[in-house]
Amino acid sequence: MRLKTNKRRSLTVCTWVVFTIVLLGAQFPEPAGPTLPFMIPQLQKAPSIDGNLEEWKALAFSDGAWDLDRVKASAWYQPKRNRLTLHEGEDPNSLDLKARYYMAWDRKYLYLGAEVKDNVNDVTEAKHAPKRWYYKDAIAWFLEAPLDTVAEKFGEGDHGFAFVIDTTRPDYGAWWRHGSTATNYLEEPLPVKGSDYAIVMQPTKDSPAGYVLEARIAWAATVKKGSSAWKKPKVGDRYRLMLVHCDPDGGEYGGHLLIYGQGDDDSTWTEVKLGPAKSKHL
Ligand SMILES: [Ca+2]
Ligand SMILES: [Ca+2]
Ligand SMILES: [Ca+2]
Repeated sequence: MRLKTNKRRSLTVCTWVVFTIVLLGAQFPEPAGPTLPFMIPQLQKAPSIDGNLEEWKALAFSDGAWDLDRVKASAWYQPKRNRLTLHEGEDPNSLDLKARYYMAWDRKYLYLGAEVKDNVNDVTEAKHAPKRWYYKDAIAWFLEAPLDTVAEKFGEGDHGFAFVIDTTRPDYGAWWRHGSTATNYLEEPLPVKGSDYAIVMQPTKDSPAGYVLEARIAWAATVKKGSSAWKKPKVGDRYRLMLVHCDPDGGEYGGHLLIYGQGDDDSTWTEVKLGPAKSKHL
């Protein structure tokens, strides 16, 4: 008899547990970002930088397609800063910008990739200056290496690696914004030694200005110089990350998505870890 009562009681408890889980699930939908801190996998074989991500994208970190709607559901969304340009007569329901981003690393390089759908390629502007990648179609990865507890804006250990989507590859096409112990916002072309990038335009009917970007950043020529605390990369190292995807399409500054952070303040960037290699069988 007591056994039966206990059974009934545990069934009731189970029902309540399931009910509570369902209720919580309804109140707290899936987060818009990855489970934190997320891992950037190591590559065991270096890819060639040719604008084709097929040889490494399944082995890299990626958390699916990002567009303005997904950013709006994220913790770092700010209506004034995250927006895209809507031109007169442009169908608000047509594709403006959608992208998947990829990251991986090995002992010599940080690897970056993006597969992008875009309606207009825009890499010119009236007030052009080499450092103004943020007024053109461009993707920038902001990285703090290693992570620290000081809130800084492009100070020691902070790097922005920006790629303008201009297939003529001008001198400013790959840009490096960074800092040192003494100076913030150092601006210069990405040092060529070891680093490389490739852009392949991939126009389709719904994405006339679509493209693939593939890049590698040489640790030794860039990140190594940013902070005396940086050591050769190994599994478990903790960095911070943010992505800025600029898409003015002929409009003013601000046509961009900010992902994993809220701007130049590196304390808003998301913690990431260098992880081991992913299994090829996954
Ligand atoms: Ca490749
Ligand atoms: Ca666009
Ligand atoms: Ca564009």
